[in-house]
Amino acid sequence: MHLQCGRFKLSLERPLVMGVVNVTPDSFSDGGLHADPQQALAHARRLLAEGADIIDVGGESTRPGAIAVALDEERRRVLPVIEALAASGVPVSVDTRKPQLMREAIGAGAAMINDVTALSGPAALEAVARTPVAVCLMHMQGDPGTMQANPSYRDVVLEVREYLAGRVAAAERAGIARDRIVVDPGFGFGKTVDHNLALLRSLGKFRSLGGALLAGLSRKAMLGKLTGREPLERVHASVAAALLAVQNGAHIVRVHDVAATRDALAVWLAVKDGK
Ligand code: 9MG
Repeated sequence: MHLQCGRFKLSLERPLVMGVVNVTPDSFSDGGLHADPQQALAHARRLLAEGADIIDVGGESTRPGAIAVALDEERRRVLPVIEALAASGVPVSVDTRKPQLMREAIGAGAAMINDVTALSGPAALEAVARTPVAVCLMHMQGDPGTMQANPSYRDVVLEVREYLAGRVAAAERAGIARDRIVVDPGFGFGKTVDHNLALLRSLGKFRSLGGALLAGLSRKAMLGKLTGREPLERVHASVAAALLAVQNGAHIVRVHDVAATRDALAVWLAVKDGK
């Protein structure tokens, strides 16, 4: 099994690590440490040296309560980073909700579009369908501005799964082949701690949607609630969460702490495969 990701064919036989690079001044998880494109690029190179398989570059924060960023500013933040990484042969994902930026990022060499609105916006599917890039379709209840106000579900696993099944079908109708599709339950996006825990326990049920399964729990508020720690102190909790996600079926983990996650996965793989 593999993920077709632009010009890259990534094997899913072993877990892939997606390193997070936020080119934003207001990210919850790294406090805007890499807000300048040059700093972001240096950070991406560090994550690659630590063993990241994919780099996810974002120029607009999606944390709860985040303020929207104009296209010009988002473009200024992410395009130089994408161009430089793609030119050095790295599979780059862009975290954006804007179809115009999706097109420009693909032109700059991006191999994956990571859209927290699952390409549900006007013209989003069209922006990517006739290209070779992979797409990550994520579930979110509400929008980043208000999503944590009062998340509610009758059955969170069933509802998130049904939503993603519908988005996979829409993507396939638009011409995006299954081997280009990644699904993601969207931990923390309109979910309480109990919702997130239920999704993590039942992650395996999302594998049958086809394509690859991604989980992003790194440094999230849920881990803060469980440990009482601030975002930069959530490394151990994040590694535990990534490991549980892989154990429960994730093919890709989206993380800030690549080296620590890689070490944990090396132990997990040795136990699992004897290698
Ligand atoms: C941008 N972003 C923040 N958290 C994320 C998550 O859990 N999954 C994906 N796909 N993107 C995320």
